[in-house]
Amino acid sequence: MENQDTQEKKEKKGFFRGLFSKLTGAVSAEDLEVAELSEKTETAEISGNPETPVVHEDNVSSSVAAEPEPELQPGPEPELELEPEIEPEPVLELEAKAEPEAEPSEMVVEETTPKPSFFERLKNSLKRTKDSLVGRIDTLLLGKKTIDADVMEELEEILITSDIGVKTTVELIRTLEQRLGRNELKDGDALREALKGEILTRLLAHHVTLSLTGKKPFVMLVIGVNGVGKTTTIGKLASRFTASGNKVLLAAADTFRAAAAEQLVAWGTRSRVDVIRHKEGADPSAVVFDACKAAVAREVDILIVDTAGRLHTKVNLMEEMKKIRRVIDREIPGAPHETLLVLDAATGQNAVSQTRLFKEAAGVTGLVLTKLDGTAKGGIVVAVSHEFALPVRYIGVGESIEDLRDFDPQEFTDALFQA
Ligand SMILES: Nc1nc2c(ncn2[C@@H]2O[C@H](COP(=O)(O)OP(=O)(O)OP(=O)(O)O)[C@@H](O)[C@H]2O)c(=O)[nH]1
Ligand SMILES: [Mg+2]
Repeated sequence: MENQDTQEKKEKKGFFRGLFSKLTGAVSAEDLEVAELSEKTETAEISGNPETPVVHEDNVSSSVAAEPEPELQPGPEPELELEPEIEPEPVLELEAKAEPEAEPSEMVVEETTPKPSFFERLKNSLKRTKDSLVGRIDTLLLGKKTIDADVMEELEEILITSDIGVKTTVELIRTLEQRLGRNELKDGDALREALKGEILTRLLAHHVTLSLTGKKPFVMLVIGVNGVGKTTTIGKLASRFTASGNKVLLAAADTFRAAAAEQLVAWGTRSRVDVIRHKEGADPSAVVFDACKAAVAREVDILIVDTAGRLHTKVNLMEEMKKIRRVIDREIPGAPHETLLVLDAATGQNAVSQTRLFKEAAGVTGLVLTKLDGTAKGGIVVAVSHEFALPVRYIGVGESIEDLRDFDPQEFTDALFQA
């Protein structure tokens, strides 16, 4: 019995010793081979999977290469805009614009939600410009107890990158620095207020309300590069002039673009305004000649002439515009009484070169800045008005008929600077 027990104990001891030596690494040669083999297998598994990172890289690079970079460019080159091939589908454009009914969803909103005030709507339209310009200024000046050279340098950068323009920015900064030197600007709040005041002063300096009285017909020539919103602005103006009791006539002197006249007719129909038009490709001066004759004969109050979008750098197109002006002046001496240059605010600094060349070639007397609702580049309003000493007559803050507003410098700066 005792022997049997001793034997069992020995066997158990042998088993535990074997297990112990395995656990402590005292392994047999056979065991070592197995371990090496399995290590090798693991290594092979890791390094034997080279496709994974390569495929991944390929995926990355192909996905980068597939990024449609050009489409993401926000600022459309004017040259591209002027290409007839990228014109929007004329029929669709006509249909969209000829749609007189309000969106049903808008009507529901009107019933349930109080309509925001005129000023609130302007503020909402300028939100992106406000964020870009005043939002960054507020971040810079927040809690600033003193104003030093670094703050002024950063302010200068914000103004330039918000399309206030280099010339106007340099002038603004110089004026503010002089006021700082005179200890007029104690802190960030005072600087903010002073900047707002200086911008307002510059806008007011050239602000003259357009007077339509005393000239009959009052002739308005509307010019600008392609797609800036000339025809849309004319449609909105026709509506507001008619609503205020004027007899309006439109001239479709854009004979270049397919369906341009139809687009104007669609706007005219909405306001029950007649449109003088010729066939596509006709001489625009001939349209203007007929329109002037008709305006006098029909005793209209306001004649508005729509023209083809033209590149301000194309000499022959600018010559054509000069001819249109000569014809108008010959038929109605002293006319056009207003030459409105329409600028797309979203083009930012391009608007500066457009204004320069159109002003030289066409005697611009007033500006319209459109598409302020969709851009952060609204600072351009200040740049073009100040640099060229021209009044901004209207601003476009949306596509619908009520989205053209008289430009009011006080309201504009309030909308930008108000919290
Ligand atoms: N968001 C917005 N869109 C606008 C505004 N003004 C015009 N548009 C849009 O801009 C586009 C071009 O407008 P048009 O009036 O056809 O421009 P145009 O200058 O007559 O163009 P061309 O005759 O081709 O030179 C249209 O889709 C308009 O609805 C605006 O103030 N805000
Ligand atoms: Mg047009």
